[in-house]
This record gives sequence, structure tokens and C-alpha cells, in this order.
Amino acid sequence: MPVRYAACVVTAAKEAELVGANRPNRSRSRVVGRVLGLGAMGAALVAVLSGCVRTVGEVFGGFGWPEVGISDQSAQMYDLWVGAVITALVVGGLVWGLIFWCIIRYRKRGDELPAQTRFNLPMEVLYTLTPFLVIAVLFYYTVTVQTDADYLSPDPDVTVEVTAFKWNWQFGYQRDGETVASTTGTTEEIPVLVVPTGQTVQFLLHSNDVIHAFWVPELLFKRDVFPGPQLQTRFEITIPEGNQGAYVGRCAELCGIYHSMMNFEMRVVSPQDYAAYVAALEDGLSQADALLSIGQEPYAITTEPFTQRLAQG
Ligand SMILES: [Cu+2]
Repeated sequence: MPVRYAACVVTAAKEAELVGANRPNRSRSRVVGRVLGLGAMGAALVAVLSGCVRTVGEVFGGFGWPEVGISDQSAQMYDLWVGAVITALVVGGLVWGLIFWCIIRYRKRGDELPAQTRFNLPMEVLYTLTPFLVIAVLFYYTVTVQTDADYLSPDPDVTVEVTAFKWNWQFGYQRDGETVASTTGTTEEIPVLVVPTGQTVQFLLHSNDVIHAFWVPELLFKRDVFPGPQLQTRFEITIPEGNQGAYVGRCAELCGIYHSMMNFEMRVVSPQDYAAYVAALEDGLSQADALLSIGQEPYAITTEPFTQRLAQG
């Protein structure tokens, strides 16, 4: 070992010993104070950001998230995504800042070995606890949103039975557990799923052949649809009053040659129009005539039957 290097090691060891032995209690309490201060700042930041997630999301285009969506559940998912991205950016900014600060502040200034310190307990507590705090907050919000998105009311306002088959959809409108009216898509007519605003709508999903997946992009949600007598998946949404309209629905599971054309349309109407629509179907009206009877477009406006598209090439 070169003499100069050995001397440095001895000096450093002595310095470390001195630092460890003589560190004043005052400096330790100052570090603890800083840790507590940082924790308080973090808590304040979380509180401020949680109040303005929607605004930040709008400014930055949802950080890649499609849109806010049309259901209460999709709005929660959007807020979770934007909040998680903001948290990641804050943590990233802090880490990058500390890295560059260390690089500049403690850059090499000569050949003398700097004071060697170790076992900085407050610092170790800080970088152990902080990630746990971040994970705990993200975990809390994720579980909350997931629980709400998966929540099933024991007695939903509206229940619709969705049956998927190669390559179309059937929608059965239930009352007291019994299907009272249904519509089925054909190669000439896109099936239209009518649901009301302001009410809990529960979907009972089942397939007649292979695995499909029920997906309305604007709900920011999709759920697999399985075959088999006992296999039924469910999910529930509530759509606020201002989101009436027509939204395309798709199959999101590769189920066969015409999978990409297995579309439907979800028509969101007022509760009164929904009741009138189901009553019209019960009276024997076709899907188109029942839609016309509540002042809606009789045929799908967001997608077309696939036979036309096949014919067009
Ligand atoms: Cu499918």
C-alpha cells in the first residue's frame, strides 16, 4: 500500500472516529428537526396537490391518460393516475436535485480526502421512511379507487345482462332479476345499449362461445366476458347527468377473425327516457323504433355494421 494512501486512510479513520465521538447533540437535533420539517412539507404538498389534481391534469393533458371519462368511477381513476404522476415527478425532481446538489457542492477540490462519515441515523431513517410513506399514500388511494371501481350495489337501480357471441352483442334489460326486454346485434344493425344517467347501472357479463371483453373506452374500463354456465362477471357504473350521448363500445379480447369489428354503441339517456325505451321494447317495438320513440337516433352513430366495411374492402 503506498505510504501516502495509507496515511490518508489512517487520517480518515481518525476523523471518522472523532466525528462519531464528538458530534454535538445540537447538530443531531438539528438534523432531526430537518427530517420532521421535510415530513411536514411532504404532507403539506400532498394536501395541496390533492386539491388541484384536476387542474394540473387539464394543463398537462392528463399526462397521457385518455380523458376524464364519463362515469364517476372513470373520473376517480383519472384523478389517481394524475396524482400518481405528480407524486412521481415531485419525488424525481427531489432526487435529481439532491444528486446535482451533491455533485456540485461536494465536487473534488484537491487531493485531500474529505471527512469520512458513516452511520448517520437520522439520514438513514429519512431514506427508509420516506419511500414507505410514498408507497403508503399511493397504496391507500389505489385501494380506495379500485374498491370503488369494483363496488357492486346489493340492489342497483338498473341491471343489464350483456351476452357476447362471435361476433356481436345482446343486451337484456332486467327488472326484479328477470330479463323483460332485449336487443341483439346483427350483421345489418349495430346493437345499442341504452343506460340512464344518475342511476347505478350494473352489467352482468356472459359469453355464449369464447372469451370476449366488454369495453367502452370512455368508461376507462373493460372487463372480460367468459363462456360457461356458471361464469358471469359483473361491474357497475354511475354516469353523471351531464354526460348523455353516444359512445362506441368494443370487444377488447382477440376472439376470432371479426374481433376488431365486434362493436356496439352505448347510448346514455335520462332516467325517464330509459324507462320509456325499455317499456317500448316490452311493447314489441324494434330497437330502432324504440330509440325513435324517445327522440334518439334510430341507428348507431359512432360505428357501422361490419358487413359494409367488409364490402368496402
Ligand atoms: Cu370478442
